[in-house]
Amino acid sequence: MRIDILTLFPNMFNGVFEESIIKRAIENKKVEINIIDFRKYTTDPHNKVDDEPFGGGAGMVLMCQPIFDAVKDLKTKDSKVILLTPSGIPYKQKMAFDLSKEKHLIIICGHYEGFDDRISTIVDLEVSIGDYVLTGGEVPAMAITDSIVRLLPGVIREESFIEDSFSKESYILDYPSYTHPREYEGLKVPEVLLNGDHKKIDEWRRNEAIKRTKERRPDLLK
Ligand code: 6GU
Repeated sequence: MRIDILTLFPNMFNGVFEESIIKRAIENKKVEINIIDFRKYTTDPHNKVDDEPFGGGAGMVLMCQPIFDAVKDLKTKDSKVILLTPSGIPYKQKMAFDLSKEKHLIIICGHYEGFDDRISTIVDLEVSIGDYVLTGGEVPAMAITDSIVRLLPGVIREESFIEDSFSKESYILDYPSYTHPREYEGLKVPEVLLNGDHKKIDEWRRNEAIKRTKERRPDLLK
């Protein structure tokens, strides 16, 4: 898979894909990630990429031209174009699964107060990562890229993600985990996990996961 990320702040990505699982996925050629400063596509003599909104109002709006030209330059018949905006549809694990099947993603990081709505005509998907406002699409691009790359074949062991608490079917929070020591500052590991009865352990984990989900995310159980 190839992922092209269009941003005005390429330095924000310094280091993020250079550690751990994503780094290894890049080294093993499971994914190629390009960070592209889309200001280079502007035809404006002063390198402008944004302008004041028609009708007035606060802030600046990303103009069509640099984004249209960048997408024209990068797009192939296999590309999916994603625009990151707090006004997008909610990003979910299901979308990560679907996008992990694609060959080429072009991810556009919005910034400032918004973008010229005509940009919507050249994107396949407008996505938000949650109900809060960030300064731009860069952090969402990192989150989305991370969630997709870990699902690519050969990046992590498959068992690790078929049991993900948000995988396609289950939609329930993860059960609590413990490791050594058995007792720490008076806090004990639940007895059931220590005696090797895997039927009991599975049952306990399932119950704890449901209990947690009821408390923290009752919306997932509906
Ligand atoms: Cl995709 N962009 C911005 N600026 N804020 C967000 C977001 C995206 N998703 C949640 N908040």
